[in-house]
Amino acid sequence: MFVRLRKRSLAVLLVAGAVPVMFMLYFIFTTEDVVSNHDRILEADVLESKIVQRLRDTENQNIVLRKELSQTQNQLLRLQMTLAAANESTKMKCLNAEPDVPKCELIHVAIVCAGHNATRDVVTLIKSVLFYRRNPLHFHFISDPIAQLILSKLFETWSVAEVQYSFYPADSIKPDVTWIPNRHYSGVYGLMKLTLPKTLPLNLEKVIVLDTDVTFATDIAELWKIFRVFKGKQAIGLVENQSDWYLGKLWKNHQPWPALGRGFNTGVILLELKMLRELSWMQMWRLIAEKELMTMLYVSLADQDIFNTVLKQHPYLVYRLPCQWNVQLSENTRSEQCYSEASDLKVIHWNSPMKLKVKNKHVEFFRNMYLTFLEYDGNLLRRELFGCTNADDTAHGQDLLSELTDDDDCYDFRREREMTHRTHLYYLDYSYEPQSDDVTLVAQLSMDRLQMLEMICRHWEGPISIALYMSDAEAQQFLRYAIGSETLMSRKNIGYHIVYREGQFYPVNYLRNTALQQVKSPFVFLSDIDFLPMYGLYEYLKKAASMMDISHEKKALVVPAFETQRYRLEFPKSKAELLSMLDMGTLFTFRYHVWAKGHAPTNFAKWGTATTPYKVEWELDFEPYVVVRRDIPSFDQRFLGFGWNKVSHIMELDAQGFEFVVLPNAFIIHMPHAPSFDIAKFRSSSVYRKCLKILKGEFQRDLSKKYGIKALKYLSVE
Ligand SMILES: *[C@@H]1O[C@H](CO)[C@@H](O)[C@H](O)[C@H]1NC(C)=O
Ligand SMILES: *[C@@H]1O[C@H](CO)[C@@H](O)[C@H](O)[C@H]1NC(C)=O
Ligand SMILES: CC(=O)N[C@H]1CO[C@H](CO)[C@@H](O)[C@@H]1O
Repeated sequence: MFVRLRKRSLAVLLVAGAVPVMFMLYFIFTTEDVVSNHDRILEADVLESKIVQRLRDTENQNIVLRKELSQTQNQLLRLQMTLAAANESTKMKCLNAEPDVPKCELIHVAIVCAGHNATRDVVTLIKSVLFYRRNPLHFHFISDPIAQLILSKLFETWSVAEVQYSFYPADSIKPDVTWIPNRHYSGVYGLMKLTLPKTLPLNLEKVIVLDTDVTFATDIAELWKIFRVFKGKQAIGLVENQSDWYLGKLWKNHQPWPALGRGFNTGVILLELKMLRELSWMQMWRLIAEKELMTMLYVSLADQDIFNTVLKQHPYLVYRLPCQWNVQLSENTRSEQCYSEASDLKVIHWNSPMKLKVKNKHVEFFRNMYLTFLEYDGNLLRRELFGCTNADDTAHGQDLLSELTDDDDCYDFRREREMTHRTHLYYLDYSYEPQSDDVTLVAQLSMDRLQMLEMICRHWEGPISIALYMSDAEAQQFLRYAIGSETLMSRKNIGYHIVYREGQFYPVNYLRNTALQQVKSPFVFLSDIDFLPMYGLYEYLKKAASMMDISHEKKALVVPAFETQRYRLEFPKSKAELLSMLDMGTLFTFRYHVWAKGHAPTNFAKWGTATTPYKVEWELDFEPYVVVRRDIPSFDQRFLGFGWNKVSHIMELDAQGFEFVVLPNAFIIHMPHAPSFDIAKFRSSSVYRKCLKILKGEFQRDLSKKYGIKALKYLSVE
């Protein structure tokens, strides 16, 4: 009851003006931070000037965005707290205005979603729905395999309470609609909405159908309860088309499909599935469409043309929804006549190719609202409480946490290890078929290393699987950055997997595992974002992997690692050039000064003269960059942030009997950067170091349990 009050009032307040206020903050530029950041970059004064400029722009935008976002979220929190403090009398008032939808009634929503780009839109829509909702929800997705992969991982890792989801493969629906000639950009997918009474489970009686380009400004239960006022054979709730399209006067000889008056827009539909099935809906629309197509030849607006023509013949089917439930921002629209106050509107439909640039007297308000959800921290939407949450759902996580005690030095680590990071796979278009000897470069990064991506692309033309650790707002920054980069946009063989930020440590091994799991090629090169591969490394590694037969033999091919302290490095074009730079002191073996142990077993002296691959022995703390087959053990996620995250993995490869073979003509070079936050923490915190020791011990014990006697050596060496 209390929760309801809070959310109800919040929604009202937000719509009534809080959002515009919050978002005025969006464009405030805080010069102080930006200047200090410039200094940091200028000090470096190094990378090619274009990259520096881009990096600087991105970083500046980032700082501003981060600030804005935290201000927004603070403001939201403050609002929520203020409302939570509201007194009894207000509570009573809200009780009286309680909606007709019973507290725990499940609301069903169907969305057609196909391809990489649509999954990004759908997340924004879902965030807006979750923000205002008070009921359990069930999302029904009509999806292609790409969207299903992305959305199932997303929901699984998001774990929002009281949200269920199902998928219906678009491929099996296609035969029902591919016969219709269609000129709409949504392609065959838009038409699939027509098949919902057949596609959705027979026991499902009603559903709200949404396009991916709508944003909610209110509780979806208010829309759901409109089903109750349907009368007679009313089975389809729709808002009128707010443009003049179906009036047929847009241009000379403009001939739209037949429609009732202005026609209806199908961006938001209430479907009474049970009634439609009783009326043999599938046959009904098919016959009408076939007949109409004899003269119209094709549909221009996909499903919408057919819905409209059916309704013209069977007007009793339609229930006219108030226009605020689908405020259409396409050009030529009368949407402004629909509502007098911005606070009246319920759903905004971005059905214009201009999207955020549309002309409308409230466009700023709409834009701010859209941006709010675009950049809203999705993790916050998990914590909504409902009286109807199943006790079992929450118990699990609680148990794990209650076993942890505060006086454990590793409390913070262990707690964060139990965290599931919300993950959006393939954030951008991806399309690549690996070859039989293919090698994928695997790496992970956070926003501060974004500029390395383009550089790596210039050195590695093969496939890349990369995990990006970002906030929701940073992901938007990344998207803009990527779209603006010719180098990145010209590549379709890079899988970008966003892992949303949460907690205080960088979950390095979760990131690595996420990128590793998405690899499609037989082999992987486990690298790091700060390394530039030698030119031609991709081709060389493919050959080496087949020649050394690593798909059958347990071998890890070591790519020797070097480093430079110089930003303006003339990148060596050959091993000979690299060796002379080593002599001259422009290059060093990796971590030569601070942690030589990590790479000493590579035996750089031998490498200098080697012309054939040579085997080396594993030693404690060895952490080479290796090429291995894809199905190696995953990285141990107990190691967060800095320290032992890779050493532990190499140790496990050794325990499994992998041989380490150094490649004589391969190398990578580490480029300089400011120390990461986690390294700084490691250096300054004794608790951190103490805990790392404990975790190492636990890992080694686990290893000897798993691999028996031969793993005892890992115990004794400490
Ligand atoms: C609490 O209720 C009283 C009247 O019942 C009202 O005058 C007062 O403004 C309310 N306070 C808040 C913070 O809403
Ligand atoms: C997806 O979005 C990107 C960036 O806006 C665009 O370049 C690309 O063409 C879109 N892909 C598809 C298949 O629509
Ligand atoms: C907005 C809508 O529901 N449908 C169509 C109405 O007309 C415009 C053209 O003016 C189309 O672009 C819309 O898709």
